[in-house]
Amino acid sequence: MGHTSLERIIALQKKTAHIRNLCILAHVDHGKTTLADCLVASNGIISSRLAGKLRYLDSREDEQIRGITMKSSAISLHFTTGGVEFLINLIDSPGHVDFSSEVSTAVRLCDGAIVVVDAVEGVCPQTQVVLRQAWLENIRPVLVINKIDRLIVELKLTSQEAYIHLQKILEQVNAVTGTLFTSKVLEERAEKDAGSQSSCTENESGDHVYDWSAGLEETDDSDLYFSPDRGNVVFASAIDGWGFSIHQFAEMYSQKMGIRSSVLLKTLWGDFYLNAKAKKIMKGAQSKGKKPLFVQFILDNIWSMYDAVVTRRDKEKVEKMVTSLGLKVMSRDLRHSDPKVLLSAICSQWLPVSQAVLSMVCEKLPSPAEISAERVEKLMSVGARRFDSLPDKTQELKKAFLDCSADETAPVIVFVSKMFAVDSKALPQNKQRPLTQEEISQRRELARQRHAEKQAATQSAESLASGDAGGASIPAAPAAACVTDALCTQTEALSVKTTVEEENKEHFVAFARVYSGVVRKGQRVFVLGPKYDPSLALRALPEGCSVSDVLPSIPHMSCCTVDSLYLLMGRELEELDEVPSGNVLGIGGLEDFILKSATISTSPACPPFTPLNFEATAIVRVAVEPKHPSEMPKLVRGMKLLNQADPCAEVLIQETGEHVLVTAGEVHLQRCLDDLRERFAKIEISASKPIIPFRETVVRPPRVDMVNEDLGKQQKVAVIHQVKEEQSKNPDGVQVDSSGLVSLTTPNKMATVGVRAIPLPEDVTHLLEDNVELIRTMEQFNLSVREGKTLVISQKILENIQDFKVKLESHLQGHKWRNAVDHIWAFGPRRCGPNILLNSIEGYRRPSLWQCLETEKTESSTLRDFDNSIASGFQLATLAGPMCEEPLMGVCFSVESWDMKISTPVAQQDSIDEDSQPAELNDEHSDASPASANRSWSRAEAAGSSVDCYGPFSGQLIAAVKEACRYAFQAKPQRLMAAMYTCEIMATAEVLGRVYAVLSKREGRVLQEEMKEGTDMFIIKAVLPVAESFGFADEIRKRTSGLASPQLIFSHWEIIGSDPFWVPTTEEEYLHFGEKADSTNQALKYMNAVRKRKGLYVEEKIVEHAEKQRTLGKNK
Ligand SMILES: Nc1nc2c(ncn2[C@@H]2O[C@H](COP(=O)(O)OP(=O)(O)OP(=O)(O)O)[C@@H](O)[C@H]2O)c(=O)[nH]1
Ligand SMILES: [Mg+2]
Repeated sequence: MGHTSLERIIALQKKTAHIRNLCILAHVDHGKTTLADCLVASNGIISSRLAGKLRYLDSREDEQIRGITMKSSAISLHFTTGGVEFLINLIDSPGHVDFSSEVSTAVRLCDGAIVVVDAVEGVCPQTQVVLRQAWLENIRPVLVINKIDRLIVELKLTSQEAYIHLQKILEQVNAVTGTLFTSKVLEERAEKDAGSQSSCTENESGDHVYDWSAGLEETDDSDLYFSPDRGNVVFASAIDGWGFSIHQFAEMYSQKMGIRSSVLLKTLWGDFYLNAKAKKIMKGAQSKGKKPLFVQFILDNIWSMYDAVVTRRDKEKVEKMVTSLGLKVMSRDLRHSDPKVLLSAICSQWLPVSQAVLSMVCEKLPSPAEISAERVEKLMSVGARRFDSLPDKTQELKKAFLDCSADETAPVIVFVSKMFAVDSKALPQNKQRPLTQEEISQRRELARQRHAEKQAATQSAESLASGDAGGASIPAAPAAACVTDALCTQTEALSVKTTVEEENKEHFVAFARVYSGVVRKGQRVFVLGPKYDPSLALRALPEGCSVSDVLPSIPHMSCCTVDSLYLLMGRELEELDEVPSGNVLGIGGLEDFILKSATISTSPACPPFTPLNFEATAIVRVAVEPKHPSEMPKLVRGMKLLNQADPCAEVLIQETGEHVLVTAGEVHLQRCLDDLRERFAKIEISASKPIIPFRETVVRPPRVDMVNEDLGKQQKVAVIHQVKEEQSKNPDGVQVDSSGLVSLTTPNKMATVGVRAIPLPEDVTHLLEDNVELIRTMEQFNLSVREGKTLVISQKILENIQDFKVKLESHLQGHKWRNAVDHIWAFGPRRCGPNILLNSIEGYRRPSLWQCLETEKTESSTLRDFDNSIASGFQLATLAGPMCEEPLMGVCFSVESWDMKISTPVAQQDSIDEDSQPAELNDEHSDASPASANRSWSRAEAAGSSVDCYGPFSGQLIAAVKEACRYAFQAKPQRLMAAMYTCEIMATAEVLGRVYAVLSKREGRVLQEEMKEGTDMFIIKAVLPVAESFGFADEIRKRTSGLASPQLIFSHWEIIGSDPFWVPTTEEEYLHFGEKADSTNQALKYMNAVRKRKGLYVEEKIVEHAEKQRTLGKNK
């Protein structure tokens, strides 16, 4: 606990205005945990000598070994400034992109953040991400520019150069904040405009005045930016234990020089210099070639300290400095062979970083009571719902949030952002604590008694042996005692065993924060899942009911009792009885009620909090299995625990029965596997190679061949030829014409559909990908209309949908796409994917997909029967394409004809509804290949023409549409799409060549290379296929001796240029590639790998050179 007692912290927890909840955010390796160490050391929890070396909050073994943080962890610290005591709940977060979901869980619980930036590396990709995350959560940031020592020791900058360098870094950070701010103002402006309908106003003279200023001018943004004179920037070197804000120096020099500290505060940072003669501070240091005050008063001192201690090791000068600063340094440190020890001994006394950072935090960051109304509304309104559309009782809770009161009457509102596993040994109730004096004497007494009993027993046994043989009257007590003794030991052994098992059990602790009221041990509360709907519950529950009543079951709501409350102290937990509003805490005993995150409240009107903003996309998947098949149940249980313990990892069982683990990246995968092995399953497991996702698409026919010869007419002939050839392979009932239109008839010959596949422009695909949520909302709306209900969509979302439609129209230009947007039938797969089903059937007008945008009902347009079956067929076709059963992307299927010969059997249509889809989906999967379709055809013919024997008609139509889509897809040039990572690699000039070598070996492409200003580092931006990325970071690190370490971030999908089905056709191609064309075809390689994994047929020659082998055989 350090030198603050638990009682002290409990008392501080009650003073909401003096609490600060904050997290440390930064790019990987910029020094968050090192800085946290310094802050922790200020509370005496670790020794200040070890601060920066211990990395106390990196409590996992693999965190220590790899040197990166993998989870966010909290610690409560005590700090006094200006005579006021503060409680600081500090959360350290990981910077590695694989664990960015952990950052989201931390940011949600805080009111402020310390953003750390490396003074050499400056703003890096993750710095931007965390600034955005802080922004999205409306929390206030302060800045720490860390590792200033590197400017002195590594880059060997002069103090003047360093000043310019620091200015640049500050500009970079402010530029990121500026962009965030601008986009927000513009958005608000757009909203305001929508409210007043138009920004066009008529002035007195009747002229139209258009106000096209964006509103940026009027909005005050001065609070937003980081600037040392505003006191929200600290310059530090966490490893050497020093840090300062210009406030400290302003105080120091105002005493020394008699200048008012308010003047110094304004001038210590900026273009000011000291005119010694006039005894004045003047502006224009740069133009006059003078030293700015910041350099003269601050940096020069630090530079000369480093010079004396580290570079020149000038003992006399050091001693002089130490005495002039009034510091005490132990002679042991003075004599130490490593100058860094002396340096940190001096600096941590002179400019202790904890003092600078913590006083900035207390001054500049808000207390929990200062939560803004805007933030509360954001937290309370989930998804597309507007805050004012929530039930009245729910809206009333806003006041509770704003009050942040710890009154008895205030409703309890707690948010759990993640669940983390702790060993039961680490729980405070199971911890061994030193015995009190009383207990010791009690134990002594007990031992004495036992000893006395034993002696009495031996004495009586002796007397028994020496007594007369005929003594039948002697009681059999000792024997009986033996039996009971034996029994006792047995039961004892049993209980020991169970406690051992108990001890090994994982306990989950919820990482949470109280927003209102007081949580108590033993209190009963509602646990509200992310999908809980308060309006539904308020209707179903009796008025004024409480948690302890017997209540009807409400979806996504459960009741439970709070088992235990903990104070989070890094590696340790301390038990608490109650926690008042505004504090971060751990809650035990919720593992059966909460999977990953939840809201806890005593009021059923409480809405679930908005889901966390996760930045990472889970993309790396592996199949796992136990080494010994009999241990499967253990693995399943372990995976379930892992799923609960990690905010980002997903665990699924695929249709094939494989247990699949989906993770954010390679490092995350490794950690998940380690956790499974050592913690959750405790068995040996083997993991498959990562399963790499692909997408399938079609492209326009190429204009040049593989040797860059213009294809011209000759190729067209070839294409037709090819189509003809393929047609001969097609089964009966399928017709493909030369333009790629596929006509297919259902087995009962009652319906024929004509489908064509058209590649979507790239912009459209991106647009669809970016607007998945909007498409989903539209889909929900249309579904509710079909069911006769209405769904209220907020104005903002409607505008976004309108915007999306306009954009889509502007991208789909040209003859081919005339009116296409209005004729969109569906999106797929899963009704929201990046593929389009287009209604090009003459004479069929179906209700528009954009119904939600229509203000009044337009002319009657009805759904034809079986409309749904066509859409379902499309969904299935886009879920798994013909190349390797991967989802499609960027394909438009245009249904050009749909002829029906029957009068609709209504009853059958009803038999297929939304619910029956998943089952169908699985069925269709196994039946996917054209060959099986073929089989069903012949079976159909043999069975005659009765309708029934083919099953329900809707089913037949679904299958027919699906097959038609697949053939239509195959009639076009097909391509695979690969998932791509972007990475930014920072490397010095010497290792640049090696970085390039590794990149090109792995099919990477360099997008940009630039020199980082003021350093000798190069920044290379590159893209790299996910398929080639495994081991990339390691390889780069090894080849550059650890100088470059890239982070991979999923970026986009990219078409692989080569055609997997390519064979040489033109003469030039034969000449260039030979008849077999066995030079590597990357796309074919990927496709076959996927097909093999899925157990699909792979066309490969096993014996390549049969003749040669025979000759060899003969020669033997
Ligand atoms: N020269 C120098 N090195 C530092 C300083 N602060 C931290 N480091 C070093 O930077 C490396 C990374 O420090 P960490 O504190 O683990 O960085 P982090 O930001 O917590 O990293 P992640 O949690 O993995 O994102 C360690 O090797 C530290 O010793 C500093 O002020 N100066
Ligand atoms: Mg760290």
